[in-house]
Amino acid sequence: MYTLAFADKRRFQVIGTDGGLLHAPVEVEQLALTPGERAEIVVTFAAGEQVVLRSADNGVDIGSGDFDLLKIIAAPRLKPSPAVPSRLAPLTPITPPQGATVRRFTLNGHDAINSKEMDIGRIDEVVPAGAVEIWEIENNVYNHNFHIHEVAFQILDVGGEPPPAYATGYKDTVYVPAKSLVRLAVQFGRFTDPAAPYMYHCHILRHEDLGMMGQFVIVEPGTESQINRTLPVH
Ligand SMILES: [Cu+2]
Repeated sequence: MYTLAFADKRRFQVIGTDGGLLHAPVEVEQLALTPGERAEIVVTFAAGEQVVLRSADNGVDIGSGDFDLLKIIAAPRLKPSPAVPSRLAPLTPITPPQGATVRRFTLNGHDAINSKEMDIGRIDEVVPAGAVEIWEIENNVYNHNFHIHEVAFQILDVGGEPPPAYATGYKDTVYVPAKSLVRLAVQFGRFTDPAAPYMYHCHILRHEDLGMMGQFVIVEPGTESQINRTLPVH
C-alpha cells in the first residue's frame, strides 16, 4: 500500500481513479493506493525545480515504510497550463434499487473468501445482467483489498463512514482496512455468458495466489436458478 505525497508536502489535485474521471477535482496532500487501485493527478511545477514523490509509512501492515518513488526534474522553461476545470465529468451515482440484492463476502484469513478457496471449476455467485447490487466486504482480520472484474462500483461506506472524497468516483478496487465492513454499490454489465466467469479477489498478490478469490457469472435475468454452478476444468 502506497501513501503518496511529495517530499515538500505540496498539494495536488486528484482528477480520476480506477473507473475514470471524478465529478470534480479533489485537492489533497496525500493519497493512499492499495494494489490495483489507480489515480490520475495534476501537480503544479515551477521551471527548474526538483521534487520527489514519496510513499510515507502509514503504519499499517501492508505499507512498506518510507521510500522514494519518483524524482521529477522540471525543465528550465515550462509553458503555462490552463487551470484544472472545476467540473470534470457528469457522474451518475450508482444507486441500488429498493430491495437490491445484498451479498456478503467474509475475509477471515488470506487464502479464502467466505471460507472457500478459489476453485476455477466453481461458480460462487450468479448475477442477473444489468443488476445494481450491494456487496458487503466483511474483514475480520488484517488489511486486505477487494477487486471485482467487469464492474464499476462506488463505495457506500467504510466502517460506517463515507470514503475519502477522492475515492467517491467509479472504482473497481477498494481498500478494506483491518476489522472493517466496506459496502459497495456495484453496477454489473449486460453481456451474459453462464459459462465464462469473472473473478473477484484480494489484489495483494500473495493472497490471491493462495486462493483468496471467487467467481461470478452474469446471466439473463430470470435464469439464475437454472445455472450450472460447476464448470468443466481443462
Ligand atoms: Cu488480502
